[in-house]
Amino acid sequence: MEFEKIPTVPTADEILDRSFRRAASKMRLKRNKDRANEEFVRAVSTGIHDRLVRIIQSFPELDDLPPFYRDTVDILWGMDRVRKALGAVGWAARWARNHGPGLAYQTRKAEIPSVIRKRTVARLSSVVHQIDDELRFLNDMRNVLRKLPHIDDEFTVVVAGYPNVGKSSFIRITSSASPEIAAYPFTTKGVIVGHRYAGTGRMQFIDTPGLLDRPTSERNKIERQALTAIMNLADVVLCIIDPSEHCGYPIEEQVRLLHEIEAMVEIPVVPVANKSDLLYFDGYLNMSTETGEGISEVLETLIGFRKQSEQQDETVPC
Ligand SMILES: Nc1nc2c(ncn2[C@@H]2O[C@H](COP(=O)(O)OP(=O)(O)OP(=O)(O)O)[C@@H](O)[C@H]2O)c(=O)[nH]1
Ligand SMILES: [Mg+2]
Repeated sequence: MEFEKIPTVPTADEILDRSFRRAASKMRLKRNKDRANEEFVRAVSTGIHDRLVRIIQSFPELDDLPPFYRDTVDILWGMDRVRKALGAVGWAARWARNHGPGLAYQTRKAEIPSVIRKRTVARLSSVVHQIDDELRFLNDMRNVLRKLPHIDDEFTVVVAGYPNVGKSSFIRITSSASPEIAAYPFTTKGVIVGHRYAGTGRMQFIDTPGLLDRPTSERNKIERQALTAIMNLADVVLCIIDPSEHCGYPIEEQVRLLHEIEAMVEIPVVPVANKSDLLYFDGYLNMSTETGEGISEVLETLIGFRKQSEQQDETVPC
């Protein structure tokens, strides 16, 4: 994903510092002192403008992002917040571009150009300092964005279910991903991707944070990331339940969530009862990520769905 290419967003002081240094070296080249002051102001405003424009351009167009990434940005920060930050940087860039030439002219015409130079540079600095919070926000966002997993365009199994049921344990033993596993809910806080060669080809597995059976409006940011993965990335959803209730949640609630997911998507949803070493659950595929029992049957089922989807792709007319 292009997020990896977003460079660090500098703070207001860093932008000013770099712009001043470049302007100072240009100023030194001028023999005429008054012209040198004018040139300094011009170079500072141009430097600020160009740096701010580069920051905006380094972020991908929000509306062009694939749905999963767009949703993720919206869940984590809110589109309006991100637009506000980019808008503020744009405002400061325009300010520098629109006022820079006038300030440079004022400096040239001044009786004591060096005094006016300091005053105009202070005005430019104050504009850049006004957006310091927004620059820091964009840098924090950039640091999270570049760690978002790369999602390949291939057959994808999204593993979902209540917290603590064994989703990450399943992903860990069946794919290349090594998510954290722990005996407490919401261990997984974001989406994690792994791959596996199974049957005749590759499969992408996506581990998701735990979901509770409750209205969307009450769901937290962590749960909403699971939902967007289910809605936007899955070819099949593997919904894990824990009938032993060692996860800490009643099986009735877990089954209600399973039905909710089934109603939410038009793709196959495969229910699997995990922790069969503790309790076997009649009427479901059973597995234990602890003992390995039933894992190959689950994988066979997933491979079956991949074959179906490949056959469908072949029959779709171009
Ligand atoms: N007995 C038994 N314990 C299991 C099994 N699978 C997972 N566990 C345990 O269940 C706990 C939760 O496992 P995770 O894989 O972290 O569960 P998760 O669904 O990813 O949890 P969240 O990320 O919090 O949503 C851990 O203590 C695991 O060791 C199993 O088949 N049998
Ligand atoms: Mg997990």
